[in-house]
Amino acid sequence: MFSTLAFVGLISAVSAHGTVSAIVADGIFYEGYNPSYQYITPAPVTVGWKIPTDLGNTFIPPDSYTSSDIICHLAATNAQAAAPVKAGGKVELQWTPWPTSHKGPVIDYLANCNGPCETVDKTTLEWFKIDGVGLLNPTSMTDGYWATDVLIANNNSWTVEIPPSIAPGNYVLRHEIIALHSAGSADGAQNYPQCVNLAISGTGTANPAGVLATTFYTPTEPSILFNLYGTLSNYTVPGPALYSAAVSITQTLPAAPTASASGVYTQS
Ligand SMILES: *[C@@H]1O[C@H](CO)[C@@H](O)[C@H](O)[C@H]1NC(C)=O
Ligand SMILES: *[C@@H]1O[C@H](CO)[C@@H](O)[C@H](O)[C@H]1NC(C)=O
Ligand SMILES: [Cu+2]
Repeated sequence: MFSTLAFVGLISAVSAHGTVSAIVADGIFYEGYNPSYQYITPAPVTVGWKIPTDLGNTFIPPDSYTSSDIICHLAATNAQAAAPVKAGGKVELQWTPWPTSHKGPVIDYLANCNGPCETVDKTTLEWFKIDGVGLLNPTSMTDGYWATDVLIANNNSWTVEIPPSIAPGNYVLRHEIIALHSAGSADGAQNYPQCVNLAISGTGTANPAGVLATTFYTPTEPSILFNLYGTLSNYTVPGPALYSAAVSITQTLPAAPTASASGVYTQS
């Protein structure tokens, strides 16, 4: 155990990026995935998709936008648990402390697994965007006031509302930060996608059309090859159009979770 913890300490010392360490779904706390879990026997079962090869706590660069790594991060494999949440309910994503320099948009997508997300082939998932926030004020703060600044101000967390209209089922939530601090150079943007399994209940009937994650972004589009340090004016959040019934919410400091949960849950 000591050696595992020492190794985790080493990982955080050499990197300044981040992962989703936990989520809170309808008030209940669930642990995210940490690459150190591969050294624990038995490995913890989490709602966060597994990224054991991400020991360097790294990002996905634009030259990997057509690779399966862009779907749920580096060589990600299916989470083996799901967090129940109601359509219309809220999911809070808790990040490890996000570096203030890593400014950029925060984006959320859902994909229906049409069956258990524990075994779905990630390359078949078709995603629709439910949230996307980018540049909020080009002249406030050094290099603008961005979604990531809001995330940091809310204790490194971001809350997303599950659209009330969608049909119940097992979905993967793909939550992503794109850090733009090096994006003025080719292949310099840094994508941090993180996936969690949700078992969504409700009475909605909508099945929004989605697209493959490998078609979301291109390396040279204006919102990816982007100079953060110039005179900022406008920024279009990249990726497909927002789902028409997506619900935009105001980010606030989240309330403490009402309970902690663990274990496998799948919507039948
Ligand atoms: C901030 O988030 C951490 C977990 O990331 C939590 O332990 C802490 O209680 C939170 N603080 C506040 C003020 O909500
Ligand atoms: C800003 O707006 C201009 C003019 O519409 C457009 O050409 C450019 O791509 C936009 N930049 C971003 C990053 O959205
Ligand atoms: Cu970084």
